[in-house]
Amino acid sequence: SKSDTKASMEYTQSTKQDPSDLFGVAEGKNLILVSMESTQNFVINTKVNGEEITPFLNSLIKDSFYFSNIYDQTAQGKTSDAEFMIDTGLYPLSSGSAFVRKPDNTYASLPHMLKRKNDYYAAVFHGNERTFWNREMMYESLGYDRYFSKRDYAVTEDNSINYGIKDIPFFEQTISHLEKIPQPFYTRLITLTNHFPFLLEEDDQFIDTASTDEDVVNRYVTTVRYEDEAIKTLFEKLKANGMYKNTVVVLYGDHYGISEKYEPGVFELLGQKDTPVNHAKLQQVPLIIHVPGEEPRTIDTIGGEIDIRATVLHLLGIDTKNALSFGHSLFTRNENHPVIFRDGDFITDKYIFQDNVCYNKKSEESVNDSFCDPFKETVRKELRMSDDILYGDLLRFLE
Ligand code: GP9
Ligand code: MN
Repeated sequence: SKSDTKASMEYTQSTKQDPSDLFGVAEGKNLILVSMESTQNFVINTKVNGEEITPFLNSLIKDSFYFSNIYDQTAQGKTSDAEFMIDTGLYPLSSGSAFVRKPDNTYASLPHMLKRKNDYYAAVFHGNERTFWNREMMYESLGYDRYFSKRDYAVTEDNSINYGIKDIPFFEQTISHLEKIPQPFYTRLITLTNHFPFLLEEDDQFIDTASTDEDVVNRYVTTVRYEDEAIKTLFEKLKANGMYKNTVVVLYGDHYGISEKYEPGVFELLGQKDTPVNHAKLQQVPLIIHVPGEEPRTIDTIGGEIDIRATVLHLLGIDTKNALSFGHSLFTRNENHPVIFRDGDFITDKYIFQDNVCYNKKSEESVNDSFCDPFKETVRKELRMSDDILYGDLLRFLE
């Protein structure tokens, strides 16, 4: 009801931080989000057979904000859950995808906010069928002006693999669409090639496969390397057409690529032990934000995908105090606030609560529950409020 909406609003307002000196530095600029399929943070600055897995991203980080402690908070809705958190600042559902189950709700989404602030044009670009994850319907509710999907791309057998068009031709064709839409724009470009089971033709392999006991991991490094090359192409084209100087680019890994079953291969690659704490840390995804003209910085604040939206709005100079969302700007996020996972697990600056066990991050030992207990009320409260908003369609009561 209306009073639930008010109570949630009061709660989320109470957790918000004051703005930092970066508030508004990118006001009015174009915004490009790149959803990096199945890209985990461990690939950043890691070498295989002496070669970097992500040479372009590694160099981009030296000229960007790089958030090195961001966790995958998606649930069954995978890519769509990441999109959902970024556009709404709400948690995904515990089963299914909010894109599929709640497309008729009212949302106070990122496109709506940017439209109100600076008349942004909003579009999504992706090489798959428009019905996949119910995107066509959901993007309308979220306020997008246009969804450039498979039918807007020249997709051939030659330029496709696995789920569809390969990332390099995808970005090449996306650039010509981008050049035709009004500015300022808010766009999300969703990559596809680095998707399980990580297939790649030999011509597209820029590095050799790894040689762990898990073939999935061995192939994964090559498809991530291909994706990295594709992103480099995107940046080259943005520089060539002049958009680069006037565009904020946000790159994020959407969720894990290597499921728990194959994780031993990653631990072998990284020379790490297969422990609960290392498993938890493996759930980190990269988050890189390039703002033209800003000094680079690595930010080790803990956070999750739900915080991306508030961080971006902060840079664009849009106040989120009344936005009814659960994210926090990563420039000012309170280290004490837990990063909350859909199953009730959580991570704080010192502790990890996973499968009902409390771990000390540093010692990597399990510790007494009393260390994790103080956070549990916040975790329950946020997940419950977010669910109430979705099931009760409560945002329709927002002014
Ligand atoms: C499909 C792509 C991949 O369009 O977003 O989906 P995923 O399986 O990662 O959710
Ligand atoms: Mn995905």
